[in-house]
Amino acid sequence: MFEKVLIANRGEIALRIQRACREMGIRTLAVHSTADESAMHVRLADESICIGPPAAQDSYLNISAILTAAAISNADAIHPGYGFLSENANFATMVEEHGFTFIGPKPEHITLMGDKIAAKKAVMKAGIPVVPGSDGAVNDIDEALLIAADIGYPVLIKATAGGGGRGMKLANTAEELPNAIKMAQIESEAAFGNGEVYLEKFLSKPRHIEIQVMADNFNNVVHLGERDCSLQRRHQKVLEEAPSPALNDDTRRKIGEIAAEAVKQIGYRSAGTIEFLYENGEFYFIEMNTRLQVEHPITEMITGLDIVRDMIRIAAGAPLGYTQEDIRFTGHAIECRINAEHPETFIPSPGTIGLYHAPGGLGVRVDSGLYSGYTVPPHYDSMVAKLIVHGTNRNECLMRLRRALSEYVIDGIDTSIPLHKNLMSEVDFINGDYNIHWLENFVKIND
Ligand code: MV4
Repeated sequence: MFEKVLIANRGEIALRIQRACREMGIRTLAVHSTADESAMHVRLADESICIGPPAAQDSYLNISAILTAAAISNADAIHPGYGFLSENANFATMVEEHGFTFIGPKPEHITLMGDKIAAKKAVMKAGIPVVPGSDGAVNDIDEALLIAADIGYPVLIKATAGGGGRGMKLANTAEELPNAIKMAQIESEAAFGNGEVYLEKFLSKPRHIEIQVMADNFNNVVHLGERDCSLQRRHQKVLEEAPSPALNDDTRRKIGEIAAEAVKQIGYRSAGTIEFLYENGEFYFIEMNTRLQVEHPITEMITGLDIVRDMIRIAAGAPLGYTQEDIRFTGHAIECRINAEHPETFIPSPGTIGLYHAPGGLGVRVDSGLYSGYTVPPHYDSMVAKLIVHGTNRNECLMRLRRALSEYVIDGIDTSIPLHKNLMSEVDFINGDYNIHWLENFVKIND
């Protein structure tokens, strides 16, 4: 096993990874920017090294500074967390070339899934259902018009180098298609330096359902069920739940087995997530995330597994240690993402916390680096805490979540806690009756 792990991240996820390391008897090395000198992930680490100024580009994305820190302090492995360098295949390669272990997938799989056309082709070949669309990149307008007429309007134009909703354009009719393609090409060339686009049939009211998978170096693969991440605003998830209110046990088992089998065929390793749109009882692959995800705790709560510990064990060459039959799904879990932002205008609200009091009690978990007197810096993502609640069923989970939200005190800055409190009394939410557009309408009405 590793003796020391460098955690190339900040905030709640850096703490989450530290906790797994500490339980495993592994020393932790925090790296941080000058803006994070007094951050909890630095204070609680065994060792810390400052790697640069506040701008992420100069610190948390500074590959040579991170590798130098690993070398100076003699770390064995690097966990990238999510965001920052977590899906940078070049970083994963350089980590290994410098003699450290990258706690994550093989660089080739990061590259494969980063190319949305290549990813779609690979998973389709491995038996995963995909959205009907062009076979690959579309090059000219006449070809695009033929494909679109075949799949039917509206069609969505997506960037090969895109993902997470960046560089998408909708065409409702053949008249709109030429311009939509040109716009998508220009925008993705500007954003990613790659103007290649492809076409998909537009699904109008899907849910976003993703399957968590775990794979080791010995071809052992399991799925850990799904998460429903439909409640989002501007491609930022706001609340996630597991299991999805839309699936029954049979549907869950079928899509889970398809996902696990595909991951096995591809030869993937580590934690991964296969994202689907789910509409009218059908699953359609959209993307695969080759990283630990923000919302992984809800899966941990319903399976009792420690996903981060298992990522570390797998990276150290250990076998998964459990099979699909060993996995039991128990109860229901919901995660509320708490951002330092105004609950109605969504304007970021960095600043100094006055009183801080986190909720507790049965079934309540808070993943956060916040504390009384801490100053939330303005340089990074506004997510400052995750409130994760488990109950024996969805209703108990909701009752407990309402109670936990009412206990949570974060003085001095605006947070999204009031938004979550409002959500808890919405009939559609209570009934689990929502799709990817529901929250956008909800927050508009409340403007
Ligand atoms: C779609 C879609 C409808 N039809 N693809 C947005 C993020 C990227 N991962 C894929 N996205 C979508 N792809 C087809 N063929 C609608 C979306 C989409 C969406 C997907 C998941 C969660 C939230 C979303 C919000 C708007 C659009």
